[in-house]
Order: sequence, then structure tokens, then C-alpha cells
Amino acid sequence: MPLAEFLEALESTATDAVQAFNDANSNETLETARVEFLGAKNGRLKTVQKQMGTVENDNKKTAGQKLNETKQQIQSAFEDAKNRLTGGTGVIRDPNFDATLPGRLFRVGRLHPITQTIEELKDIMGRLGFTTAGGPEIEDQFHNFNALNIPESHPARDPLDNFYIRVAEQTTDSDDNLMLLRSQTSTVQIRVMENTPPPVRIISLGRVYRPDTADATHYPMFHQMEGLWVDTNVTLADLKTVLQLFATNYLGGSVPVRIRPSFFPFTEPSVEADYFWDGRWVEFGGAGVVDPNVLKAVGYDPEKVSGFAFGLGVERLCMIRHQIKDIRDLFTNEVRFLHQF
Ligand code: FA5
Repeated sequence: MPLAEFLEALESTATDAVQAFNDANSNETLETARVEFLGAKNGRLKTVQKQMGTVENDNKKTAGQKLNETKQQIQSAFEDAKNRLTGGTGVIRDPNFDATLPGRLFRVGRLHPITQTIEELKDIMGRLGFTTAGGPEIEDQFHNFNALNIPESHPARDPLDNFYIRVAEQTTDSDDNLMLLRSQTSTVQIRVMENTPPPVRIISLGRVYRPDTADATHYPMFHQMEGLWVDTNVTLADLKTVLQLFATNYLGGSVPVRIRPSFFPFTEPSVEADYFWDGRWVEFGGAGVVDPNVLKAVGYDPEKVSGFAFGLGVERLCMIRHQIKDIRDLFTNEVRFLHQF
């Protein structure tokens, strides 16, 4: 092919390409032009390029230079068109899109109210210096009972009050070895203290399981927030301060907190914590000063350190905040209910 003809073919390809890219006004027209001119197989530029082999050897250098210039010219016309259409964002705007129209709500998925509550509790307790710890939901009896000072004969171990399970690896039929779905997050206190020397200041949020009949305030699976603070000289007064700060942060304002005597095998003294809300006292959970036997079970010296622990029902906290009257509403997964949060 004579050089002049080759250069002319390049020239007209460039003119048509620039025109097509300038005219492109949508994703589709830009893509069509790209394939027509820059397509790797049958694009017009490629077709002209293939003819370079037929240009006389003496003219090949000139032909090559012009080919490169043309390539760059077409490529940059393409880039310009793309930037023009995407406003530099890489996303091509619909030419029919009218940014001046009023916005309409687009419903996307959202976090379950319990998940939202958990995130908020972590945030509040994090600001009070508590880090988050975790533990397994399938527990052994040592962590769910023994280490928590709950003796073999204690009614809390009753099969009617626990979901015992036999796991595959278990070789013996002895009930002593049965695992269980943890009935309280207090198990995590033990796991943390076993692995961490004092001081510890943790919370643990997770699911617990009890064969309770479902009613407006009970469900067989629910969540607890466990708290544990062990250090030199931590007292019941610190517990009350933390519960009070928590209540103020979670419920807002000055929510009265009271503690009543109670009993848990792993705390001494033990208390029940109530908050005054909506004209009545509402129970949030149990708490107390960690029993010296528990500290001993994890290798802590009760002469040197002391601490408090608490376990609050997350569903109850969530229900109070959002005025949910029935805990079962949280688990039926009715979309119209969930969309309110
Ligand atoms: C405990 O589970 C103790 N582990 C709490 C504790 C921790 C005491 C650390 C001392 C030191 P209790 O069984 O009371 O305590 O449960 C605590 C809270 O869980 C209750 O106050 C309630 O808010 C919630 N809860 C208990 N059972 C259910 C249920 N079936 N459904 C929903 N929430 C429940």
C-alpha cells in the first residue's frame, strides 16, 4: 500500500473516531464507538494497522509514527468522552436523570433491633473502659457451672432448665461430660480470667439458651451482656456507679437505679438491678461482687484482687428503649415490625 493511502486511512479513522466520541451521550453510544474504533479484533484502527505490513519498507518508520499518534489521539478522545459522561466518577450518568427532582426514600436492608442494641451497648461500655470478649455458645459444664461455684447438686443444673447436648466426640455416656447450650454469659468471665492475669475489665454480648416457655418477657433464646471488672479494691459501690453511668448513657437523663439483695452462687453479695422507667421499676439483670471461690477457680488470689460482675438481658433493654411490649415480636421477623427500627 502506498504511504499516502495509509496515512489517509489513519486520518479518516481519527476524524470519524473523534466525532463519534464527541457525539456519545450515553454508556451505550460510548461503548459502541469504542468497539467500532478501538476494538481489539475488528476495530477500525486495528484494521488500518494490519495494512502497515504492505507499506514499503522505506516508509514504514513514517507510517509507524503516524499510527502511534493516531492511536493516542483516538484513545484520548475516548477518555475525554468518558470523563465528560461520568463527571470523573467512573459512573456514567443517565442523560434522563434530573438531579433537581425531590428525593424518594429507597428502602435498603437494616440491622436487626437486637444487633443495633448490641452495637450501642458495646459503644457505651467501651467509653467506660470495657473491652469486648467472647466465648462459645456450646459450653462444657465446667465453665457453665463448676467454675461459677455451682455445685453438682445445684438445681440450676437441672435438665429441665438447660439444653444439654451430646457432642460427636464424646466417648462416654456419663452425663457429667454432656455439653450444653450456655445458659448465661457468665461463662465468658471464667474463660477470660483463665487466660488473662488481673486487672480485667470486659463485657461480653451473646446468645444464651434456656428451656423457658415463650411469653411476653421470656424467650428460650435471648442475649445477655455480661460485665466483669476485677482489680485491686473493686467494690459494690463501683458496680452501682457503672450501672448508673450505663443507665444514664443508654436511657438518657437521670434514670434512677436501685439494687436489691438476691442470690447467685458466683457472687457474694448478689443483687438484682432495677431501673425506674415509665413509672415503674424494671429488672435488668443480676450482679454482684465476684465470689472468692470463682477467683480461686481461675487462679486469681482473692486476697489481692476483687471485682464485680453483672449480666443484663439485652432484649429487655431493647424493649424498654423502643417500647416493645412483647419479646416475641423481636423474633418473628415480621418485616413491617422490623422496618420501624
Ligand atoms: C443471670 O443469668 C446471671 N448470670 C447474671 C449475673 C451475672 C449475676 C454476673 C451475677 C453476676 P438471670 O438468670 O437473672 O441472671 O438473668 C439475667 C437477665 O437475663 C434477666 O434479668 C433478664 O433480663 C434476662 N432473662 C432471663 N431469662 C430470660 C428469658 N427467658 N428471656 C429473655 N430474657 C431473659
